[in-house]
Order: sequence, then structure tokens, then C-alpha cells
Amino acid sequence: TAASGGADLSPEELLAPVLSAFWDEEKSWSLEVYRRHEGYEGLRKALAMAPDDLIAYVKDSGLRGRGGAGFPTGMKWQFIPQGDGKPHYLVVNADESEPGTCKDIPLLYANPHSLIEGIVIACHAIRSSHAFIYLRGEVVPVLRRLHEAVREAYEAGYLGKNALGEGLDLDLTVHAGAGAYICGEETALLDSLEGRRGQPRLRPPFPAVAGLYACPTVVNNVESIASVPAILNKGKDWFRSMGSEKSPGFTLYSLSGHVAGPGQYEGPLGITLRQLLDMSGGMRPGHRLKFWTPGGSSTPLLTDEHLDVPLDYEAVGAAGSMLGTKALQCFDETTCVVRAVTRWTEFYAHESCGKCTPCREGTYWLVQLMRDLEAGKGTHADLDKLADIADNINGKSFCALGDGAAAPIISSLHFFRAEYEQHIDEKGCPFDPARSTAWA
Ligand code: L3W
Ligand code: SF4
Repeated sequence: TAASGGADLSPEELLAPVLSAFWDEEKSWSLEVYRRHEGYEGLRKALAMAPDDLIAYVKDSGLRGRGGAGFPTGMKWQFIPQGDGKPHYLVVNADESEPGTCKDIPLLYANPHSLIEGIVIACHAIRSSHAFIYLRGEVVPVLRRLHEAVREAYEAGYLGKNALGEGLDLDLTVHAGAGAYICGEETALLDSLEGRRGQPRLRPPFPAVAGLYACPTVVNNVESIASVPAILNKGKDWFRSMGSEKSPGFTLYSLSGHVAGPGQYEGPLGITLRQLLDMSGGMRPGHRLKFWTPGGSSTPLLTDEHLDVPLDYEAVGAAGSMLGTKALQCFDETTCVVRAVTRWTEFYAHESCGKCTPCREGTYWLVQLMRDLEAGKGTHADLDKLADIADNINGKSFCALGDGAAAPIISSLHFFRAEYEQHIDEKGCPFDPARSTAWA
């Protein structure tokens, strides 16, 4: 399958879960159940390796960051300078807030020990004795469960002084954020963790050089770190047997929207939305796919023409979008694309941190134009203005939030310009005329 993604696999083979293997079991979150499923076996193998060999092993596995950008995990670990005399930190980004993205929170809720085991392994690799989990603050039940799992791990000797008797001292702090989307941007997250207002920092220096408290820091997504124990336990070749050459391994896909079976689906990178829909019951009965996001609303929209695009970083990029967080939001033909994009744009304007002008001012004006257009009060000249403002945000903002705000606008204008024009010509929303005066 390495060369073909998942195209030639049966549904059973496609859905051989690793991360979500026992989410449905009673007390799946407990150390007892985790151990019953070979929990902490990967850690034993990792601790038998020298840190540099461990980094090389993860690098060879081809694991790429699951937080959106797909940056090679082992390479990120390798950036941490050695022998520099400074503390090194691992920070796990659990501030999952991207619209449509809902994989890390269920993972933490159902199987927190896979993350904790991955953290101990990563800290051994980068020679860190203090790790942090920065959790989205709204999810209080997940916070409680994490605290309980961390307590269990300390008690069992996986954390604390001389962990597992292997000479590794490691503390793990769980920190709850206060509910700002921008704190999922890695450098804003670090500012927030330090007790400041969360706003992105200039990069470079990247966190690997000057991160938390200006010390070398690895910032990784929950799913990335939680995938490491299985790689150690079952081997890098096993991991590489899934997915494609450049995007190997398994991953979590979040399927949502007008689908018959919304939820988390685990499978190899490189399977297609068509395969996922086939396995999960398809679109809701009597309806067809109109547009979808491959990785949350920050990734350019795709349409039913893209149902067979392999869901890996290269293929989705070649199709004009990004794999992002693999949050597959599916919309059927009853959805007004102008309305959906308006709603997302309001989100980005609300969450813009205000640090840079293109995003702070641009997202405000995008909302005004989108509301007018959706209500049937826009003009054809507004479409050019909309494209111009989006172009002045995209690639010209201080962080990825600006690009994310521009993505649904630019892609919807590309695929659905006629629908925008219909709103203008008919002076209202063709999908819901009653609502089209809502902004008046
Ligand atoms: C050292 C270098 N480190 C890059 C590191 C960098 C970071 C990682 C990726 O945005 C995307 C964004 C969202 N030396 C380095 C280096 N690094 N060069 O590699 O960096 P980058 O800049 O490519 O991406 P990013 O700023 O981390 C992430 C998209 O993901 N996204 C995600 C949304 C939301 C969530 C969520 O809710 N969980 O993830 C969705 O698509 O738009 O494009 O660590 O330091 N030379
Ligand atoms: Fe803040 Fe937006 Fe600029 Fe990012 S792009 S720094 S969120 S104003």
C-alpha cells in the first residue's frame, strides 16, 4: 500500500484503528485498560535507545505533524540544540479550535495515556525534563480526565523523578487556556503559557531555538505525539506500510456536516473522501455533496470533482487546497455557499488578535461585504472588492490566521462565483429568501 495510499484496501483493512482502537471499551481512559492494549510498551523500547537514535528512528518513520502543516516530527526534534546548557521544553498543542476539527479532544477524552506515553518518549529524545499540555479551556471534562491520567502516570512511575528507574526526570503540567482561537498558533500559545496575552511572535527564531521562556522548545500537536508510541512498539516499517511515500502512516479524519455517519474515522493517509463516505453511509439520504473542506475552514474549499483526491499532503496540495487537520466538513446542495462563508468569515474576524493590519482591518471589511452579499444587497463591483481584500490578507498577514480567513473567500469565488452573482441579481438568497434580509 505504500505507493498507493489506501486505494486498493478493503474497508476492513482501511479501518484498522490504532489511536482509536479501544475508545468504546469501558474505562478506555484508564491506565489499566491502556496497559491491557500494550500501553507503555513503546516507551520501554524508546528508553533503551540513545536520544539521537530515537530521533533518527522517528524521522525515518516519516511521521508528519498532525496539527495542520504536516512538518516532519523527527526533523523538528532534531532542531533542538544539544549541550547548550539550557532547559528544553516539550509543549503539546491541545488547543483544538479550528472549525470542523474535532480529533484531539476525543482522543484525549478516550485515550489520554497514548499522549502521556508519547510525551515521555519525546522528552527522552529531546532531553527535556518538563513538558506542558496546553488544553483548550472550554473542555472541562477533558481537563479533569487529563489530570486523572497524569496522576495515574506519576503514581505508576512513568512521570516524576527517575521515571521507570531509567534516570529520566520528567514533570508534566496541564494548562487550560481561556478560549482564544489564536492561542492554537504555536508562538501565541507560548506567550499565553508564559502568562501574557496570546499573540503570535515573529518567526524566526522558531520555538526550536527560542520557545518557552526563550529556551529550545518543541511544539507538537496531540495526535502527532500520541502516534509515537505505536511507531516505537510496532516499528517504523509497519508505520510506513500505510499511506504514501511522503505521507506515511495512519491518521484521524473528522467527518462532519450533511453526512449520514459523522464522527472520527481512522485510516491511512491517502484514502479518499469517496472511500470515507462509502464506509460511513454517504451523504444524508437523497442529497449529494456540493462542497467540502479537507482540513477545517482554513483550507480552501473543494467540490464533488475532488472526491477521488487522495487525502495526503501532496495530493490535496496539488488539488489547490491543504490537508490541514483532516477535518472533512461536507455540505450538500441545500447549503448556500455564501452563507457558509459568511459564517466562517465572522469567526475569523472575531478571533483575529489585532496585531497586524491586513488581518485586523481586512477581516472586518470581509464580514461587511459578505453580509451584504448574502442579504442580496451587494453589487457586482463588491465581488472584485472582496477578492481584492482577500488577496491583501493572503500571504501578507503576520500569521496563518489571515491566510485561513482568506481561503474560503478565494476558493468559493473560484468555484461558486455564479452563486454570488445570483444573490446580487435576485437581490436575495436563492436558498432562503426569508432569511436574506436578516442583516438588513
Ligand atoms: C524550525 C524551521 N522549525 C517550520 C516548524 C514551526 C511549526 C511547524 C510548521 O501553521 C497550519 C496553518 C493552519 N526551523 C522551521 C520550523 N518549523 N520551519 O514547523 O510550521 P508552519 O509555519 O508551516 O505552520 P504553522 O504556523 O504551525 C499550521 C493550518 O495548519 N490549520 C490548522 C488549524 C488549527 C488547528 C487546530 O485547531 N488544532 O491546528 C488548518 O489547516 O492554517 O497553515 O511548528 O515552528 N526552519
Ligand atoms: Fe493577529 Fe490576524 Fe495578524 Fe495573526 S494574522 S497576527 S491573528 S491580526
